Amino acid sequence: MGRALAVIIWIITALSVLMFVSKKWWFPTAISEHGPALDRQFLITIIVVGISFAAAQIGLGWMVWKYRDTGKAGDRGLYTHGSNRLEMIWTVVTAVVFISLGIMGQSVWASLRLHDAPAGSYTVEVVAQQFQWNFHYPGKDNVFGKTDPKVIDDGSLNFVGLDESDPNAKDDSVITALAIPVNKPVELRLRSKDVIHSFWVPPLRFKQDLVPGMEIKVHFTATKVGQYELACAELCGQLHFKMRSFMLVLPDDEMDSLKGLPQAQFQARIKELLAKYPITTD
Ligand SMILES: [Cu+2]
Repeated sequence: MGRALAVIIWIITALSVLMFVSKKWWFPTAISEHGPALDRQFLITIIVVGISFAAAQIGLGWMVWKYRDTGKAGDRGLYTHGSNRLEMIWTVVTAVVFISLGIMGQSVWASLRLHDAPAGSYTVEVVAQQFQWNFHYPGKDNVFGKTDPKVIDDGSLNFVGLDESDPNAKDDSVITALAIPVNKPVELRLRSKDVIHSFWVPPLRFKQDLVPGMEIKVHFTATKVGQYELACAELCGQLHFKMRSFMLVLPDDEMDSLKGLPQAQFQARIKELLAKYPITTD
């Protein structure tokens, strides 16, 4: 029985490692400037963790095999305090490995979140709510109209509380899909009206929480034209599963064609573009 258990442990270990090595279930291709660096970091982490996992499981199987019940009379278990020295060693080694991985990975993370977006970035305000994404575009003047929580009115479709009396709000558009230019830095200003949501576009390699009461600024550059699924990655309520939208990465001319369109035409044009670009899934 002991031997069978050891073999089962080794088989499960081999299958688990194989699942990653085969790359059958892997990320979709990255479509952002920072994507390759992030993927590289992920690969280093998974290799380090994979080696530790395999070593620990092989060791576990070996222990199960070696110290199995052989049925011999007088074959009794031993009580041991363990080894403080060994415990110290594996704790320190684990700490060093994980802290090093964290330090290696932080530069990409920090460059997108802690540094300001490059000047001239295309800026969109993202306002999440149960269970919908709202994207607020500043229009031709590149200035966001004033928003005020007091005038938020979902009934009249003023989801972000745009103050129509502000002249800067006249050319603004608010829609439920995200359209951004290709190969240009994009800044998102993320806000939430109710609970924590999470902006996630897997091919973009970008995931960021939206927290009520905070405006979180992030930036990235998308490098491939197309349409991509955008999901809420935070369990935000009963209809969380419905909270999906789409991100359009558009060439310059199509991006220009959107500029300065009044809200109704802007929405119609986005609808056309959503129909034009198939959703990229690989
Ligand atoms: Cu959500």
